[in-house]
Amino acid sequence: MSHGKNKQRTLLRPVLVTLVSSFLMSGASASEPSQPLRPATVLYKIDANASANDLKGLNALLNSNGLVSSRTLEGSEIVIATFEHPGREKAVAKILDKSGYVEFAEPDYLVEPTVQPNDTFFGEQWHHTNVNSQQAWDITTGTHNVLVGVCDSGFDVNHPDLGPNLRTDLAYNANDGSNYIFDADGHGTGSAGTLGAVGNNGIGVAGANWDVDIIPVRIAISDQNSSAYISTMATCIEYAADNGARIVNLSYGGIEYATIDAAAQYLRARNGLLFMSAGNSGSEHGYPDYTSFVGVGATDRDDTRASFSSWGNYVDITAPGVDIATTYPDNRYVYYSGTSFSSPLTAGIAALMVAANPSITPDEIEAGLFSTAVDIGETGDDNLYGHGLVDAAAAVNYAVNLIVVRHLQLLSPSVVTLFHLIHRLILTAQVPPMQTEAVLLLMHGILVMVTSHPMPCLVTPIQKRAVIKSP
Ligand SMILES: [Ca+2]
Ligand SMILES: [Ca+2]
Ligand SMILES: [Ca+2]
Repeated sequence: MSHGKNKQRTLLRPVLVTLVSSFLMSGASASEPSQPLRPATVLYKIDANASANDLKGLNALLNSNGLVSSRTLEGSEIVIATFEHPGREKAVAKILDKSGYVEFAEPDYLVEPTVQPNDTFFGEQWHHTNVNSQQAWDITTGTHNVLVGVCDSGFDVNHPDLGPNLRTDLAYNANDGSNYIFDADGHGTGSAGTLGAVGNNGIGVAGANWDVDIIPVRIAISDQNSSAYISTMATCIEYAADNGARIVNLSYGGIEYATIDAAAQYLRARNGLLFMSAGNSGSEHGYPDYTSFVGVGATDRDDTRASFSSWGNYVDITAPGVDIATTYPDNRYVYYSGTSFSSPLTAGIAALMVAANPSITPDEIEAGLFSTAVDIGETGDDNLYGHGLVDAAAAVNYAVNLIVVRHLQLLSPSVVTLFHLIHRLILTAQVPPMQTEAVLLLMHGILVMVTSHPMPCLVTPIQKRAVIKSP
């Protein structure tokens, strides 16, 4: 089964040393403005009160600094000017700025995505680069309003980089019916961390979601044996569905069984979507391609199939699964390899889609993930990679655009852009989704006086704060 073959190695001391030194270096460069910029380019805007004489003076100044070309952005009247001598961008900008002819002048800086988490091992998490997590995090870093079920070997509820995202009040042991979820294996703490380790908290790693509500469900048969019966997996999926999970991750073998399909159908009928690891046999399988859930294969740093990643028609999508830095019991971190980590990464991206658009349906999540995945391997949907490599940024944008389509079909492109901006601000401010919907409706009403907004969005139930199971 995929679970048993996951390879792990702990983050060793030399790694820590390397990280500390590179961290200090980046800290130093942050105070020194050595930000990359477009060579020989300066941006400026002519002062609104500039006289004809001023314009003459400005032209003389530009020419004396080696102006090559300029073009103007019509709406904002920002001028993008290029000059003969690269390396003088800041100097030229300063000269223009002090001339009195312009409102401002500055180099054309190259800027990273705004969301750069400060987690110690973030630099080790290559997978976030390959799936464009940071661009997705510009839109949302997740929210505690999204419930995600994780069925696994158990969880270290005291891990400082995971505990805050675990709904221990919903903890459940699907094997014996208790609330005992101790992680004897580490696998569950690792898969849950891949999906939702606390991001930007200055320690450890960042999950696909920085904030999320994980329903922790243990399915292992004992502390000594982390294997699980498929009936226990089905029990977990059903428990998560009954508690309102929008996404469920199951990083175990068993993707071929009809019992999983039936449980996934139950979940899907309750607005949830299951993600499952494709397996680590490293060979092809003729398993059925169930349409009730998403089967996830593993890629490596080069975006090619990981050697252990099983394949067949049943693989729907792929995600990084080699040396995934994640949480490990007892306040430790680990590199795990296996489709067991590709699946929660993809499930986590799906949870980001829900955070960005709470009214998104399982069909829409699936369509969004599949249509925005980067096509790798043979052209189109193939047996090695399914629809391709998951793209967090494109998927989250897909989810946001569904809102825009629903609410703004009749509006002009500039209003749609405004809407994107407002929506992003609301998400950044962590306003609960109910209020987001309300504001969107209000905007809709003001702007177009149409009330075709799907009203059920307004009564999206707040997640249940349910019942603590007694042991
Ligand atoms: Ca962290
Ligand atoms: Ca499938
Ligand atoms: Ca392909």
